[in-house]
Amino acid sequence: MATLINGKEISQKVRGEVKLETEAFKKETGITPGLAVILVGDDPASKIYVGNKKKACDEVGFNSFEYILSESTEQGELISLIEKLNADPSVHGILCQLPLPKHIDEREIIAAISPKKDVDAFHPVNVGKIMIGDYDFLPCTPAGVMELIHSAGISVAGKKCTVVGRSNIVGKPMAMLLLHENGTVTICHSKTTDLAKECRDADILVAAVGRAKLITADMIKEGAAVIDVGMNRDENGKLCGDVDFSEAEKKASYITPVPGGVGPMTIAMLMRNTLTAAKLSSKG
Ligand code: L34
Repeated sequence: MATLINGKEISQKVRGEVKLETEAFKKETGITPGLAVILVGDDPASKIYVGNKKKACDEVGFNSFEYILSESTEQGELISLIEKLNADPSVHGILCQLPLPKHIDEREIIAAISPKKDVDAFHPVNVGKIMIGDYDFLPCTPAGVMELIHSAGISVAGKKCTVVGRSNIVGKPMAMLLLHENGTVTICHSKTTDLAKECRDADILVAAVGRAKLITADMIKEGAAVIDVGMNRDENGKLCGDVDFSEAEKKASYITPVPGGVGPMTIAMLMRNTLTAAKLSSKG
């Protein structure tokens, strides 16, 4: 039976560290880190995530600025808001919650955020910096996964790592972070010929597709560490990941639950990035 990697608990620890560091930073500089979160439209899941981000800001002692915009917001309005926030010295981090409505060009929005305030690390400049291993921010979800792996005492060096999913926000950077720690990394996607085999080869399996129960127990190597990034609803409307948890936990050595796994870590790493952004800005 697998050991559960408790993301809720580990995220609390990270937030506790950020809180202490924030107190010290405030004393030293008089600056309160500030995070601006923009939500366009009323996707119920996004609303929950943004709400959780605001709560976390309050807890660690940041200022948070919320911009809830209507679904019909135009590209130009959103760009103007981002430019205003780029120029606002009380805002150290800017996050535009994804997905955005279809009529909005996501790429242009991400590129409009100042790389120094890009606490998601989605801006092409920050993505490039991650690729060469010289970065200020790591994207929150992959960074959170690495933190979970470290907390469980799992070492990545030399391990076979399979990442299922190749999105710009999770799959691709996830593979890069595992590579930075000397994992041997395979990235799988919808055109992969034998997904089950690639998964079965993995000592560390990261599922980030967004399809409930895509990863079944027969796809898991005995003793593997299984990290579930998925956030789906099952046939009963219950929150679940990409992994068939109840069967997978019989084979894995470590496994993350959904909820209470990667999700809370994403938010904890966002807090860490925002503090980093505030520190960088205070150094000019
Ligand atoms: N710009 N967009 C931007 N940055 C991000 O880092 C995100 N992401 C993803 C979606 N869009 C984004 C998030 O914030 C996913 N994500 C996220 C954040 C928090 C949680 C889940 C996804 C979370 O709090 N999960 C809880 C359960 C929440 C619930 O009850 O629905 C958990 O325990 O997993």
